[in-house]
Amino acid sequence: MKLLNRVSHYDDVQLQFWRSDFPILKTKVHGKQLVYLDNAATTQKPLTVIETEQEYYRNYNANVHRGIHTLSQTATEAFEAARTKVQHLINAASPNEIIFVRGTTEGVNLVAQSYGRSRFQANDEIILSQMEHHSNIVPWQILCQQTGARLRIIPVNTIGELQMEVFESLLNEHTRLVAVTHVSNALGTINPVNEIIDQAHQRNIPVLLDGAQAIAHLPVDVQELDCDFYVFSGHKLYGPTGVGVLFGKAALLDAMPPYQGGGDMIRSVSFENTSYNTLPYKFEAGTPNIAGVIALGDAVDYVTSIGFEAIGEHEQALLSYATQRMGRIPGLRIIGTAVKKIGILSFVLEGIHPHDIGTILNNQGVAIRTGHHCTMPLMERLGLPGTARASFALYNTRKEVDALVEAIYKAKEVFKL
Ligand code: ALA
Repeated sequence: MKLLNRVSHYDDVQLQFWRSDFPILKTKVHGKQLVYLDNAATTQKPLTVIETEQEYYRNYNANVHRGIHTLSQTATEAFEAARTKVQHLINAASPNEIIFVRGTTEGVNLVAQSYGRSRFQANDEIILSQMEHHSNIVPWQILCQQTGARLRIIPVNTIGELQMEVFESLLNEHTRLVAVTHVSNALGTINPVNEIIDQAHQRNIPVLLDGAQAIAHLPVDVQELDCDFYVFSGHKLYGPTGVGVLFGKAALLDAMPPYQGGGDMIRSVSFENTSYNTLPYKFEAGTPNIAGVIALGDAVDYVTSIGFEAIGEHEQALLSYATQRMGRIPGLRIIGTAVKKIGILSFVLEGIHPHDIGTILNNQGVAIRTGHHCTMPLMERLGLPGTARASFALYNTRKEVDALVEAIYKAKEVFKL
């Protein structure tokens, strides 16, 4: 990784250094300076990540684990080095517990189809929460259709927290798995995952955490958490799209059948019998996203060079500033006011549909996401068709929060509110 600016603690000058690592932040939209507040959908990429991906194609493009020639060896070394970087990022016990997948969605599908399909049967139960992203709902519904298992749902209270007393009552002798999000993408709520894991493990029930929204904002230690599976996407961690990670405890992964068949996941193949490769390759069929994996490794270097303490401190300060400023806008209601949150602010504005807010904000150069955020059951629980959502990353500034607030006033003006 080529670090343009090495920083240790956040202040305004250092924030400008961080910003200068991200070329896209200089972009103008409708003649206005881009204010990018859609980081929960995807983060922007630092130059070092962009260049690392290009360097692979320019200098050592070759397939991995297959060639004895120099380029293939260089690519393989860089690919496996990325695995070790991810291992250290989440403190997995071994690189063999790090499976490269396309993203969070594929990670959940892999666990559902490999772990779940081979074990679950009629009347087994899978516990999810009401705030799950569709990618941590639909794979389990498909599994339920295949096996006769059924879903049980932890409800969410009005401020966007899990009703833990109900969770406890859902655990029973039929429960086979708990799959919950570490952090809500729609509300920003940080869930009490330690407590969830403790309670599930008391009954020997494994737990999968969807880490898509946590990974760029919180330090994650899978050994300390003791979760059984943890999934996340590279593109929400300042890395490329099309690459993600499934962490699984080695003993569980070892006992699971392959998810996809193909090259690299086998030890030997004949028409009569095929034997499978060891971990992690058993779950990595076909040529992987080599450039993406290597660039993800660089993104891991990037965030760890800044440190989650500095990132967390900055984003929390921004969240509280934005919460205060937006809370004073007449007619604006913040959706999701959990005690523990990352930098996500979902809101509705009386008299204006979220899509209209998004369009008017875009005209002011402010990029946010609007709609149901792939959490339709949560929106139904909250009685909303959708929200407008601003989500912060390490490079966002108070000035950008001010621009967001001004743009919201502009929207109210347009709608004569
Ligand atoms: N899951 C992403 C989001 O929340 C796409 O926007």
